[in-house]
Amino acid sequence: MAEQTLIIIKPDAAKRNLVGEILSRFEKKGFTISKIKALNFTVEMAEQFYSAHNSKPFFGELVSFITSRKVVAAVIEGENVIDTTREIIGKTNPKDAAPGTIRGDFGIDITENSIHASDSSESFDKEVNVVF
Ligand code: 3AN
Repeated sequence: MAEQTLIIIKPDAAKRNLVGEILSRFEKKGFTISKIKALNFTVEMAEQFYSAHNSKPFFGELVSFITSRKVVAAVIEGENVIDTTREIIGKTNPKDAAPGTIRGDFGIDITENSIHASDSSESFDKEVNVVF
């Protein structure tokens, strides 16, 4: 089976109708969208999804932002899709993200940074079970 990753188009980007624009970047790279849905994260889902960050000072902000309105989650597949997706989305802080990356082009700040993507196959396994 092809490698898979999970992306979440976060509230700031979904609100600005950037879903099609963001998804098209993955399709143009030759990746396939194998699952997709719009959903509202519950607080319980968010706490599970971001459990690696639960001792960080920004954890509360992370949970309240991801639960604030509808997001779009997708499973994307293809060769080396985890690492390539991290390149497509850009650095965590949009201020540091290169132009042409999703966060570089659309991110507002380090919380409202438009997109999440799994950083490893272990993260993908955990995240996909929370969302799908
Ligand atoms: P990434 O999303 O690039 O994998 P992580 O895993 O370090 O980054 O952080 C998860 C999320 O937590 C980020 N997408 C960002 O929204 C938020 N975050 C990370 N660092 C900070 C910080 N210093 N202040 C506020 N929010 C942060």
